[in-house]
Amino acid sequence: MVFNPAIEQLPLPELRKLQNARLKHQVAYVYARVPFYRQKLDALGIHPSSFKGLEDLPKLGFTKKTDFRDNYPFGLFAVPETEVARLHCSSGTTGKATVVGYTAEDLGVFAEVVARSLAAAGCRPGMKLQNAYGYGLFTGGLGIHYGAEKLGLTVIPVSGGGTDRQLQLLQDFRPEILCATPSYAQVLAEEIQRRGIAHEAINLQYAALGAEPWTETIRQQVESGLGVQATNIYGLSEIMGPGVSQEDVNERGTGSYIWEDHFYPEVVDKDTGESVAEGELGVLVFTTLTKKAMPILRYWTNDITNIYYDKAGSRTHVKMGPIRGRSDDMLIIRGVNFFHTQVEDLLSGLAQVSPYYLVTVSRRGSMDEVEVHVEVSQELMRELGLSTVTEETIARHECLQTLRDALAKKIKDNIGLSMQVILLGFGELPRSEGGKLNRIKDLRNLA
Ligand code: DLL
Repeated sequence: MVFNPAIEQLPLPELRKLQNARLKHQVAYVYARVPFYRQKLDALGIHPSSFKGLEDLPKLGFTKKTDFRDNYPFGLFAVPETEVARLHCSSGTTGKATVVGYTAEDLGVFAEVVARSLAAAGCRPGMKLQNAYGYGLFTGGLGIHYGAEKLGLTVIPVSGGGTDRQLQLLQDFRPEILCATPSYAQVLAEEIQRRGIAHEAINLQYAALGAEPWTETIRQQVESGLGVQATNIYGLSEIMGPGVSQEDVNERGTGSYIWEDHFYPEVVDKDTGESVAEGELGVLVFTTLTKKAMPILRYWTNDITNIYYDKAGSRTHVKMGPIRGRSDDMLIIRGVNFFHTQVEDLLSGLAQVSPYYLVTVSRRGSMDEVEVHVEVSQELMRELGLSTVTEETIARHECLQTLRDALAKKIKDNIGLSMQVILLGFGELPRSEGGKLNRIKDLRNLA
């Protein structure tokens, strides 16, 4: 369902006109209200009166995460604190949190883009949505909540974690929609199978998954485990929260629509900062076009993806491909660039392993060593009569040695790097406890 056809299907020339007008206004607005931006634009010799709109956008430089830290907590706000209706923080794990603020009007836009997103994900007014994103400073819980209400859904605000209760509510309240991180949806799917809960006992039809990178492998697992059609929802606190972009349920696998009447996207080369051609991979950069409390010009998201128009799509807005990783977690190992999601793609469809994995990088002498920890699938463990997998069990079962060697070869052939494959028993790798799950550990700087 298209929630707001007048905007979501606005012909491109008109969309550009709208963006241009909004951008000029936004630049003048921050110049007048945010000292950080006024100084920055002055230093660049740019004045709002001569700023020509989208064509001049690349001249503005970038806003980076460090700019948020340097202006902690409220230095980037464009309105007096009394006009800020809500605060959130981004989920950074290092240093000070990034604080973001919203006026009442911003919260209206937030609800609108999430309503559009949920409609694209398959939701229709009258359905029930179980919201397993964390409520609190994280934008996921409340962001989805108010968008779902705006669309006319019944919200079950369960928040993240508490798997027993999640499963109980899925059976008792029978929601049609689940919102969760993909890694937590995996946990729910796995638990449903482990506890032998019949598909008919739950009523889920759709899942909107996001807040961390995920791949087609996870999609397949969640779709079959929960009996849903799963779509991607993307967003980030600095720009708004969830609902910056969303995949349409009938266009799965072809990218997520960016609501570009509010968030203007660019993709730039991670080294030069120059725009890349349509469809090419690079760093995603966003400019807010309508934000009041905390407008941001050209935010360097660090997320690596591509953007492109899809003429066959149901909406006119630009699409983005899946996030391949963050430029800060792109690993450069012995000169080869790689993202952990590439490992996930290789594990896809292999019946002998579970979809869980963990990549660790460490340094031995001057060499980077990569280990890929992979779980043997439940079925194979059962077949072999195993309760754990150790070096000793591997030595006893030739099929496990073959599996390990085949995986290492597949990785070497496809990624071009030798990695040591460590087989573990099913269930030994960490699962999501309701939030984001880290699938990579870089131990190189800890030594
Ligand atoms: O994660 C907002 C959100 C909540 C999105 C619920 C979707 C659903 P932050 O905590 O600020 O905000 O983290 C933003 O998470 O820059 C990406 O690196 C990553 N991310 C978010 N959505 C996706 C996604 C929320 N669909 C950071 N795929 C972003 C891949 C995602 N990565």
